[in-house]
Amino acid sequence: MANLILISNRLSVSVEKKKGGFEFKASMGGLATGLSSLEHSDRLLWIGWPGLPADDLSEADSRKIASTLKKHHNSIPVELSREDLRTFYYGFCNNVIWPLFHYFPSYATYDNSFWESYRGVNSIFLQKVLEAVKADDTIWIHDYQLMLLPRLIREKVPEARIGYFLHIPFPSFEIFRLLPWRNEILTGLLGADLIGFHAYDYARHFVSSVRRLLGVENNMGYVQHEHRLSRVDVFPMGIDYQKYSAALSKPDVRRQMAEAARELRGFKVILSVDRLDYTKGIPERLRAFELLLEHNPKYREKVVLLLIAVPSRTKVHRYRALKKEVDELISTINGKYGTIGWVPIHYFYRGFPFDRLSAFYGVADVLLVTPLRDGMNLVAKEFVAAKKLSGGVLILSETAGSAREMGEALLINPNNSEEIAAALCTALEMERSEQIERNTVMNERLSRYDIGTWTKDFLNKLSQVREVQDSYLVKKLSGAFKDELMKAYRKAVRRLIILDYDGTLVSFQDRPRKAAPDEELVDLLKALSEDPGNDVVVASGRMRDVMNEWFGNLPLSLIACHGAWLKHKEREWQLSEELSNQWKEQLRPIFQLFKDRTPGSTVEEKEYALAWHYRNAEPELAAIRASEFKDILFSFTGDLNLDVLEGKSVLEIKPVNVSKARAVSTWLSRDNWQFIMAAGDDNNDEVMFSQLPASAYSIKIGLDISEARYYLDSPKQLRQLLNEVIV
Ligand code: GDG
Repeated sequence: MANLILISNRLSVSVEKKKGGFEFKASMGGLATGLSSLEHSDRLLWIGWPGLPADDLSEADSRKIASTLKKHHNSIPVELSREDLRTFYYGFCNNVIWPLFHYFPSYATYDNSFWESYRGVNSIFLQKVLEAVKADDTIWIHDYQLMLLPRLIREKVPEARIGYFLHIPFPSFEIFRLLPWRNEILTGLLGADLIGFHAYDYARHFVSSVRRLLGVENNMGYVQHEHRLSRVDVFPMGIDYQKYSAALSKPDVRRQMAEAARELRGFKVILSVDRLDYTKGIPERLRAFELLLEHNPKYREKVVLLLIAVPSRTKVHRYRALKKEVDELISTINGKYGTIGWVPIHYFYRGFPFDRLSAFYGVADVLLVTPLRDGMNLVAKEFVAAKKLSGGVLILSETAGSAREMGEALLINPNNSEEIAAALCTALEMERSEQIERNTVMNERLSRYDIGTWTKDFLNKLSQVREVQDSYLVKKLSGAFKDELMKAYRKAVRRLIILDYDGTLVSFQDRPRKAAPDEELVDLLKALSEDPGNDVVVASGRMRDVMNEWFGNLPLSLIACHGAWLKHKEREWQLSEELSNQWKEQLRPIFQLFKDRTPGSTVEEKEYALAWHYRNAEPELAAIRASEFKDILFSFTGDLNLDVLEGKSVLEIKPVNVSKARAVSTWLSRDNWQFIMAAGDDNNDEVMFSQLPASAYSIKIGLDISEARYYLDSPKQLRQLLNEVIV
């Protein structure tokens, strides 16, 4: 049976040393619960660190732990040393990625030894995966500790089905670009078939970084990198809705609620629950509570703030400093406003069991969630589910991922203490009916897209991506397809070979002139065209003089200016038909204007065309300008009998009767060809492909949706093929 292999830094079960042995505690986190609810025929296998440094364990202990984990928890432990934890976990994960991805760039320490350790630990995970994975398994990698793993697995098991989910925000390009190892992280992630994020903004930031740093465009969420397609999509993680919505009916929870209510003696309760982390905005929250008391004396001795801060990363200086700051703020506020019968802030620096936490949700009138940044924030969802229809107001930071789905909460800017204080007033005064109304809408959403649905949604999308990739794979010109082409070539007496130039025979360059043919290509075209059975046509958008300079000495046929000019072997150039250039006067100023408004872009004037190239412009600005420009150009095309061509990073306008497809058609009827092959890489070549006879070998260069029958990855592969046919 196939496995669903789940890989995360920590296993879903923690191992602790106890007198005389080890204790295995299953941490039934959201993910573990969600996966257990899967109607999945596959078996679940977890790979992760079990929570004890390998140095603390004898070999016999390690074996014993591995065997118990395998037998009772379907888990495979990854062994990490204390040094790994220092440099990989505390170093790279928590001192570089965590602050940077949460928009605290000044907290990040770019230490090369941390990076080396991150690479090393990702490779340790790889070894464990390789030991466990079978051909039809599905691999699902979680979170920021393992961003290199998708690619590492892909390199070793090219056919693996790999999903990746990031639980924290993916920051905007301006932040992400600061990372010295940014390209490695992106290519690491792109090893996955599906890359999931909590929120649309994170996915947007990711594809924008991919575009700017790797120069790879995204097409409807598909990114093509190194000849593979990866899908980027949004899956806002849900909670175990059943569990939380039923929590307040549990007898044990009701008992603890009654106890807590007795202690709180009718005070209005504002609750706050998070790990003590600088991303959570705890000091800002405390200042807002202080403002509430300062400006609204009526709430004094009427409200309490229950602040639960779960200890986290306590060995790290920054976290200890935060604790000190929080401790001091609390004692200042309690000292300033507290009275004999009233302590404004009840502070718990600890975690609680589920029932007790639920009891806190039960007695709270307001949940105050004000992270400065948070990937999702499940506490907000859990509170709303637990309160269900019994009222309770959620105040939620607009910079938490969950804010996108919880628009009925009171959304605040976490840096604006005045705004938070005002939201607290609104929440404390809100009519019960309004509270219920808001919570009802949110509950409907939470119950629909719960953790089970989230998991299924992700895994279904992962299968779909594979189907899309497979539909491309059929066309790859290799193996039997290639053998067939070779046979047909050999058998034929008259052959027509039509080759586009830029992007097909040579790769794109930052300056068009740099893409001149190299010696190897000239030799190849010479050999190909000197075969008396071959008619080789190089069909390009380039101008006649450039084509002459590059290919004038070869026995080739040429198509220049997208079909305006034709040259049959040794004969002279011929204009395809009478063409007018009057339209240029009208359009040239617009081309100039777009050039000036888009730094890095250039205008090329051809005999019968105008082209605006934006390959070297800032990609996002260029994308906006290109769509504006297209709109304007389309408004001229009808009246002036012009056509807009969209190439790769170029917009071109030319008379409608100039076309590569038309030009090619004149060659098609010239002879009784027994073998036709045509290769091209962009939109202009698609029309040409579509008019070829069904038996022709049409080849798209680069993986893309196409009219062609086959594709090859790159100009290099096409050249290899041509070299093989002339042998
Ligand atoms: C990442 C992202 C994203 C908290 N205190 C207690 C307790 N908890 C439970 C909550 C909740 C979980 O811990 C915390 O979930 P968050 O979503 O707030 O954050 P993390 O899991 O730390 O971190 C985050 C998440 O991944 C999921 O993708 O939302 O943005 O940073 O379930 O209930 N549970 C118990 N006692 C406590 O005192 N029992």
